[in-house]
Amino acid sequence: MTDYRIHFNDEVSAALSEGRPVVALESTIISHGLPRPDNLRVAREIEQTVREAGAVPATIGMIGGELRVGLDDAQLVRLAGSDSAAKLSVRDLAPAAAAGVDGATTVAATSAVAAAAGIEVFATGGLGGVHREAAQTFDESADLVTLARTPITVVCAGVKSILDVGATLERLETLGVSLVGYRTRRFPGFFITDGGFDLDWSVDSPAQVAAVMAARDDHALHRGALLVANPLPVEEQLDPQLHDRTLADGLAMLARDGITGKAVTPFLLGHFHSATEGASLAVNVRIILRNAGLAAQIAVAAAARTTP
Ligand code: PSU
Ligand code: MN
Repeated sequence: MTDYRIHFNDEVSAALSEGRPVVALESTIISHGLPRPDNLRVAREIEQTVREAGAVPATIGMIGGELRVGLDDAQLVRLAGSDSAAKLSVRDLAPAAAAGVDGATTVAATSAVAAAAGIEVFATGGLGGVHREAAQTFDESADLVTLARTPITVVCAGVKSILDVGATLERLETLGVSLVGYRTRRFPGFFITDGGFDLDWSVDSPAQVAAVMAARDDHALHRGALLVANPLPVEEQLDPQLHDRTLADGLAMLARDGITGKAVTPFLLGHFHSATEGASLAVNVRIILRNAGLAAQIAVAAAARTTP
């Protein structure tokens, strides 16, 4: 009978058993969020950034139906180069495993697998959230409900500005997901530094994030996620006017072409990358690398608290 348990690479399992810092990374940004061939280069750079900050990277994905924590380079190449890799949210994991396919895990699926694997920190670009028109379409990313029940710290640059940011913040509050700004009290808007909303809490250092994680564990009140919102410096953001124009065009194209469901996020990101002639891609990559670096520092600080 097939054994569907999670597969760990040796480096990740050694680090976890020795209490060394590990950072989980998602694969959907590689397969569906970034264009080829940049995506493979970026996937490797993300891992390198985590290593340089003193942690072990664990990119999560599915290869031939096997759920993998810590893809090796050949597996990264395979997912990054594939036209057919499925976009896997939590609910897709079991059917995809049984079908034996290749797939990339979203924030929701990566968080769930990472937490099950004992990884405490996860770096991504931007979370999924409530889509504009959600009042009619009900399109709210499974990222949100999954984070509500998953004990993990996620470093992100807020949610993509393609979403209804205010509604997403309301849902995060309803769902009991903790949210702190990293050196800011404004919620970042992914491509843009300031997403237009205030935050109640802010932290200034990786050690302070580790303290929040420790408090949450000690309280043992709930098992939800902690989001660390890490904005781009203003001088590195996408030009806000270019951003607003591109977004308006993209939303009109969605409506015209009748694009819905899980295709919405990849479509809008692809539109940004082509319509801004690579400007949004460069910004997207900067966001991911900065988040990976901060996540590694947080994992190092958290490990230092538990292994004196
Ligand atoms: N943020 C990015 N690029 C992406 C995504 C987020 O910068 O590709 C992906 C993440 O994997 C996230 C998913 O979990 O989009 C959300 O998709 P949906 O809205 O279909 O839940
Ligand atoms: Mn959706």
